[in-house]
Amino acid sequence: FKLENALRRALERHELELHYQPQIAVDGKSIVSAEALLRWRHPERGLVPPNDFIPLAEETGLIVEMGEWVLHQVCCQLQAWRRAGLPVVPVAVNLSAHQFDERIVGTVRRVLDDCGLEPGLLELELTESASMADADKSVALLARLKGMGIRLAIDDFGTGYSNLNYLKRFPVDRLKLDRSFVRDLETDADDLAIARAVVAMAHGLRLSVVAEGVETAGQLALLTDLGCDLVQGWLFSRAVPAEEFARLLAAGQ
Ligand code: G
Ligand code: G
Ligand code: MN
Ligand code: NA
Repeated sequence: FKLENALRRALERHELELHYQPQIAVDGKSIVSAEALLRWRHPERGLVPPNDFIPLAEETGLIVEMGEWVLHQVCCQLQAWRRAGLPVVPVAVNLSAHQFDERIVGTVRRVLDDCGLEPGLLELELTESASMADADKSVALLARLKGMGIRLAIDDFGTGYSNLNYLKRFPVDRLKLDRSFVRDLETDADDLAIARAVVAMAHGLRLSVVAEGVETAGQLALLTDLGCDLVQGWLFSRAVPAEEFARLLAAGQ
């Protein structure tokens, strides 16, 4: 209850901020896209990670308002960078399952409009569990979002319960291979087999694959061998504040 008020105040007092983590092509050093990750800059507790406050935001419903702030922030930031002449890349925003209903279509349309951003620069990440929970509904909702021209990704792929009949029908662009399969890639033959199968299946469905949590050159080499498209992880960069990400964009291209 106390934390809930604090969280609401955080939103009002602009204590929330977004950090950006680059997604890199396996065959090059270029930043192809990025993921926006929410942080709470608490006056006493310092930088609070999302796992410490998003569950509460979801329980209280505050996540809807907070998620709308995130979308608005990302789209207007991208537009500001573009106006400043930076070589911008598409940025992915995480959607909570609580945000994934009919309202999201209007929200995204309004935010893109407000910021004057072209839809192709916005990607939405939906977790495997959220997208499969009511898969028929997801097919329809994803189709409406896709029809607006935005990009779609399935997050944490491999950790939920995928119905492959539905995956086939989801108009998504990317699968994000969960980092639990990447962590022990160099020592665990089972993880390697799973990663290989996910890449093969994704490519068969004309989806690209982003490997999450890439921390070592050995993992990168294996993922490159498997034909994985993009990598995201501490080997390249942590999620960094907006100004720092702008410098990476300016330097990289
Ligand atoms: O940045 P970090 O790895 O600590 O993020 C932890 C979790 O918080 C991840 O699962 C990520 O998807 C989630 N997360 C980060 N930012 C957002 C956000 O803006 N909205 C939602 N719903 N989840 C987020
Ligand atoms: O949305 P998702 O759950 O995929 O969020 C990505 C999370 O993974 C964020 O919390 C981010 O800080 C974290 N992360 C990003 N890169 C790495 C990495 O290389 N290693 C580990 N352990 N975590 C990472
Ligand atoms: Mn994510
Ligand atoms: Na993930």
